[in-house]
Amino acid sequence: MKEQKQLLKKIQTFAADELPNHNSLIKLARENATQIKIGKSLFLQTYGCASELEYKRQCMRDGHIMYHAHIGMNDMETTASALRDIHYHLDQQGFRMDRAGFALDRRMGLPSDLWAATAAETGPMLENQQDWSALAQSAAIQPHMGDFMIGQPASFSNTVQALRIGCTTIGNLSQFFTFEAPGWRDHCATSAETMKAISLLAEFRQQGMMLHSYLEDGYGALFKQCATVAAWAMLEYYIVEELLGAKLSHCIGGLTSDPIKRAGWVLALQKIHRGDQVGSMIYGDTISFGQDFDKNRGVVSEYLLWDIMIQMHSPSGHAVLPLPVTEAIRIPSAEEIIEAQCFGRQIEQTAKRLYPHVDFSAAEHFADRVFQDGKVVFDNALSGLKQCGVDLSNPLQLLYVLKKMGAQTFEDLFAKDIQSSDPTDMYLLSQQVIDNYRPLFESSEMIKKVKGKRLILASTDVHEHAIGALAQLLSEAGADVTNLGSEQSPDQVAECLSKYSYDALLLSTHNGMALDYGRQLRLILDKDSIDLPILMGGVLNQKVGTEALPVDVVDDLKQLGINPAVGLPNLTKLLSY
Ligand code: B12
Repeated sequence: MKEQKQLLKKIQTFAADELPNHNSLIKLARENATQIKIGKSLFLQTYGCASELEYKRQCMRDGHIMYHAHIGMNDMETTASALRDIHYHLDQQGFRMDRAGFALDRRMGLPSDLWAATAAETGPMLENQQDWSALAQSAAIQPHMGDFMIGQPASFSNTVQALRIGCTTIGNLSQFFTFEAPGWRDHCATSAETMKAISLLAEFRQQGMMLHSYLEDGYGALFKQCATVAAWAMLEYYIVEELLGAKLSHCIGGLTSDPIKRAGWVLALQKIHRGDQVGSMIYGDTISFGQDFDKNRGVVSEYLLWDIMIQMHSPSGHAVLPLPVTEAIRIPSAEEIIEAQCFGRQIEQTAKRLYPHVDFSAAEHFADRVFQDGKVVFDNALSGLKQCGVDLSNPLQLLYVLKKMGAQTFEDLFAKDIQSSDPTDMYLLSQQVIDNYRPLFESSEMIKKVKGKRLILASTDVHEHAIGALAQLLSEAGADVTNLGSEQSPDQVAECLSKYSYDALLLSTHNGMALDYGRQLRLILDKDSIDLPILMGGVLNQKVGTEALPVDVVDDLKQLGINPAVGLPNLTKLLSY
C-alpha cells in the first residue's frame, strides 16, 4: 500500500509540472496546416490514390495482401538505389512492393543543429530536400515514416517534411514514451512538439493522413501482461482520436512470437478501434531470430503464414513483413530484403491453400480476453490519473505524465487486479534468458568474482532486456548493482562514475554505435581521470561512412581498452578488476 501511495505521489508531481497551453499549440498547428501542400509519392501517382489510407481500404476490399519492408542503409544515396533494386527485381517477378519503412539514424529525431555533436548510428540521415524527395520518388514504393519522426524533439518539422513528399502514414507515437533522442532530456519540449505534430495530422484527417504507432517500440516492449498492452492501445486511441481528432494506425508483432497472439492482436485492435481499424503493418517476429539462417527462414514461414491468413479472415489494412534472415545480426542489405520478399510471396500461396481449413477461435478468445481485461486497466488508469490531478481533457498533460511515469509504474498501479493468463512474449523471453543463465551466476567461480563488488550497468539505447537480466542475475550472485537503465549517453554514464566509485562498468549496446560511443566515453573518462574495467556487449558494430552496412568493431573496442562481451557465458573471464 505504502509503495502505491509513493507511486501516486510521483504522478502528482509530474501533473504539477508547468506545460504550454495545449489549445494554443493546436491553434498553431491549425495555422501551419494552411501553409502545407500534401505531396504525391510516385507510388500514389502509380496507383491513382490520394493517400495510403485510400489505397489500404481498396486492398481490404479486393483481398490484396500488402507487403512492407524495413530499410535503412548508411546513407540516402545507397538507400535510394536499394529501393530501385528492390522494386525492379520484385516487379520482374510480377510482385508489388506496397510500402517501405525507413530505419533512419536516431539523430533525425533531434533539431539539425545538434546532429554533428552526436554519435552516428545505423540508418541514413535526411540532410536536404533531395534526401527527403528520394524517399518518395526513387521507386513506386509508398514511404512509411515510423522512426524518429513523431515522438521526438523534431516531431513537427519532420512531419511537415514528410507530408510535403507525400508520406501519408507517419509515426511513431509509441516511440515518444520510450525512445530518447541522444543526449536530449527536455520532455516538456518533446511532448509539445509531439502533440503539435499529431494536431497537424488531425487537420489533414479527411485527406487520409494517419498517425502510426508501433506498440512494441514503446511500453508494449516492457509490460508483462498483454492486457496492459491492450489498455495502452485504448489510451493512445483516447488521446489521438477522441481528444485530438487524428486517425490512429496501430502496429504490433515485432516482439510477439506466439501465432495465436499475432492473429489475436489483429482482432483485438479491431475492437479497440471500434471496428474501423486501418493498420500500418504487422511487424515480423524479431525475437525468435538467431544466428542460424535456415532456422530463421522457418521462423518467417510460421509467423507470415498466420499474418496472411488473418488478413484473409479479417482484413485490417496491416501490411505483412517477411523479415530478412539477418534480423538478429544487423540491418539487412537490398539482396536480403528481395530474397525475403520473394520468400513471402511463396508463403502467401501456401496460406491461400490452408486458409479454408484453419480455425481462428483461439485467436478470437485471446482477443476477447485482452480486450475485456484491457478495458479494466484502461478505466483504472483514467480514474487513477484523474485522482492524481491530471486533466483528462488535456492531451498534452496526458502525454507528458504518461511518458514520465514509465511502463512499470503504469502496470504496477493500474493492472494489479488483472489475473491475466496472457503474459507478453518479450517478458517470457527475458525470463527465459534469466532462467537459462542462472546456473552460471550461481557458480562458485561467479559468486567469488562478483560478491560485494560495486557494478554499474547501462544501455546506450532503448534495448534494456539484456541489461535488465544481467542486473538481476548479478544481484542474485551478491554484487552491489546500480542499473542506470536504457538510453544512457556517454555524458550521463561518466557523470555517475564521477560521483561514486565502482569496480566495473557493464554496457549494453545494439544500435550500431558501439565504437563512436566507446570513443566518446573514453575521452570523457580520460579527461576526468576515471579508470575502471569496462565491458561492452550486445550488437558490437558501427556505421562507418564508406560502408553500406555497419561493420564489426570488436577489435577496435579492445584497442580502446574496452572488453567486448559477445554473449554472457564468458563473463567471469571478462570481469577483471
Ligand atoms: C527487442 C528488440 C527491440 C525492442 C527493444 C525493447 C526494449 N525496450 O528493450 C524495440 C522494438 C524497442 C527495438 C527498437 C530498435 N531496434 Co531493436 N532489436 C530488438 C531485437 C529483436 C532483440 C534484442 C533483445 O532484447 N534480445 C533479448 C536480450 C535478452 O538479448 P540481447 O539483447 O540479444 O543480449 C544478449 C547478448 O547480446 C548479451 N549481452 C547484451 N548486452 C550485454 C552487455 C554485457 C555487459 C554482456 C556481458 C552481455 C550482453 O547477453 C544477452 C543474453 O544472451 C534485436 C534483434 C535480435 N533478434 O536480436 C533488434 C535489433 C538489436 N534492433 C535493432 C535496431 C536498429 C533498432 C532500432 C534503431 C530500430 C529503429 N529504427 O527504430 C530501434 C532502437 C531505437 C532506440 N531508441 O534505441 C537492430 C540493430 C542493427 C545493427 N546494430 O546492425 C537489431 C539487430 C534488429 C535489426 N536487424 O535491425 N528493438
